Amino acid sequence: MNRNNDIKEYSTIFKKWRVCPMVRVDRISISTPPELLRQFDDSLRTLGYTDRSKALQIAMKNFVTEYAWKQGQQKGAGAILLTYDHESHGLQEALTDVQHHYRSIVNSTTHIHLDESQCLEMISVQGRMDHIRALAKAIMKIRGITQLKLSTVTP
Ligand code: NI
Repeated sequence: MNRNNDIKEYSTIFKKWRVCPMVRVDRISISTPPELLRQFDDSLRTLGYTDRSKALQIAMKNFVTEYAWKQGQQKGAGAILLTYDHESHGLQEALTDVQHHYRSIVNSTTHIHLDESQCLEMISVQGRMDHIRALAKAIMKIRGITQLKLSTVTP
C-alpha cells in the first residue's frame, strides 16, 4: 500500500478513536498518597513505560471503559477468549449457534488446537457493550467451556 494511503488511513483511525498524539491536551494536577505514586511508578517501570502522562491516560481510559459496562448502549470492540474440550458433546454446535445469533457483533473467530482435546477460540467483537456482554454470558452458559476472558476497549 502506498504511504499516503497509510497516513490517511491512520488519521481516520486516530480521529475515530481519539488517540491522536497531536490533539490538544488539558493539563491537570492531582494529589496522591506517596505510596500509591511509588507503586504506580514501579509498575510503569516493570511494564516498560517511560511517560507517566501516557500511562495515566491509559489508566483513565481503562477506568472509562470499565464504567462503560454500566452504560449498555455505548459501543466498543474487543475479544472473547475461551477454552474448551472439543470432545464435549454438543459444545461446538452450541458455540456456533450462539455466534450465529450474535452475528451482528461477531467480526471473526480464530481457533487454535492446543493439544489432542483442548481448543482455544478467540472471537473478535465490535458493537454495543450490552450485546458483547450478553454474548459472553451466553457462551459461558455452554457446558464444557473451561475458561472465558473478555477484554474490551471503547472509542
Ligand atoms: Ni481444536
